[in-house]
Amino acid sequence: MNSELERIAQGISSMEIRGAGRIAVASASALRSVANASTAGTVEEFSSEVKHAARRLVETRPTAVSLPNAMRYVIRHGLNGDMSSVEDARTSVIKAADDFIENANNALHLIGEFGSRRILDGEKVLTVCNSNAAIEVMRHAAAQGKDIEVFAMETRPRFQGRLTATALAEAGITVNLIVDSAARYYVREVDHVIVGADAITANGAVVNKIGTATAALAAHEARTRVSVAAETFKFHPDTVVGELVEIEERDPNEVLPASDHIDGVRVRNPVFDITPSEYIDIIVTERGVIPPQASFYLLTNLFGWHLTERDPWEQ
Ligand code: RUB
Repeated sequence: MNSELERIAQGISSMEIRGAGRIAVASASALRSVANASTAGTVEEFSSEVKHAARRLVETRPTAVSLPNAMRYVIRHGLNGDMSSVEDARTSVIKAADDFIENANNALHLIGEFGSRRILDGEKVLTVCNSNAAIEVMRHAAAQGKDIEVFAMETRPRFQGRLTATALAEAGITVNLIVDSAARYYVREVDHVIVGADAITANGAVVNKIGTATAALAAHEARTRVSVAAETFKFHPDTVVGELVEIEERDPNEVLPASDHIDGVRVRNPVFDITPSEYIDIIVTERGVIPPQASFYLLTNLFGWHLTERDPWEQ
């Protein structure tokens, strides 16, 4: 097993590498190093090594569709066409991985640019978890000289909100760290809720860190705008053919350490939830700002005829 592949796969499982965008980029770079280090003697052997690596990565965490979408991109672009030698195939997979990573970085920049236009000077923003895309929007707004103040939900049990608060403070943004259950208390005070996404379905529902749906519901009640910042590789192609998004449930120890075990009590730890499209105003993507109801069209436009194909790592 390629050691860089194993390092990245384990890093994703243990959440040292986390956040849907980072998982996708890290997985693309893992395929790159598998391609780089391969000693395969034939193109077939090389392809099966790359597909095997993709399967290993896809199995690390089930919810963020960015990961399988990154694998689809690299395999479909990298292992396509006429590859007469292992060297051709290697060059092609490395190029596809590099392209994916470059597109992902450019996408973040564009999302920051587009999303920040919706933020006015003096606005207060509530956010959940630690989303690079959502942070990029806030950073861009601050860089344009807008004086914004952010309320970052701490995001139990892994406290990703602390990472967000740190990043925003480093960008010179006024930031308040709050407990998750204070979301409704503060939502009347804020002008805008901005979150990221792990997966967006054909009907415009957004799967994101647990607590997002509660914050969006409170925002809906308070008539506060909810924006989702997400690269197009967060759109879930399988939902167009009726699949549901699997919600990851992690180790109960993250919520209550085994040493604090309470007799007769089962601890549950679902780590994502689903916000219906009615509670979302816009989704900011690198292709533009869309209403959640346009998700189906974006998905078919993005994946087109691939929708009914089997996943490339299953072939
Ligand atoms: C992270 C999370 C983030 C999305 C979007 O969950 O829910 O909001 O992944 O992040 P976890 P980004 O910490 O369990 O991975 O915009 O960085 O892709």
